[in-house]
Amino acid sequence: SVPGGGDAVVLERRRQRVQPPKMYQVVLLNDDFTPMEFVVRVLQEFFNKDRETATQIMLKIHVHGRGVCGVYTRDVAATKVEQVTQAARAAGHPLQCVAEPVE
Ligand code: TYC
Repeated sequence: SVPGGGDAVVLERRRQRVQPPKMYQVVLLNDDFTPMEFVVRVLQEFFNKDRETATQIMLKIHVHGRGVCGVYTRDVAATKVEQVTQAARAAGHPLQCVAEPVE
């Protein structure tokens, strides 16, 4: 204990140190049926990509089979998967979207 309550300040700082949240990457999978334009629009609307970036990601998925669209906390990632899946089904496309923990 020192004049001025220095010990209390140290204890308070330790208590406030918290763990960073576990992060999840949202991944789109390639298929033979979903139109390229639909995927580009999904990347713009739900993942806030500009059209050029969205096109690059879509083509990467088309060639390599899958691609990361964004990295989010668990609840946000789950919501993205839900929104993309709903939009794809509503449009009659089989597009697959999944969330997986970041290593
Ligand atoms: N392979 C699709 C086509 O040729 C395009 C596509 C890209 C589909 C990315 C899904 O996640 C995907 N129309």
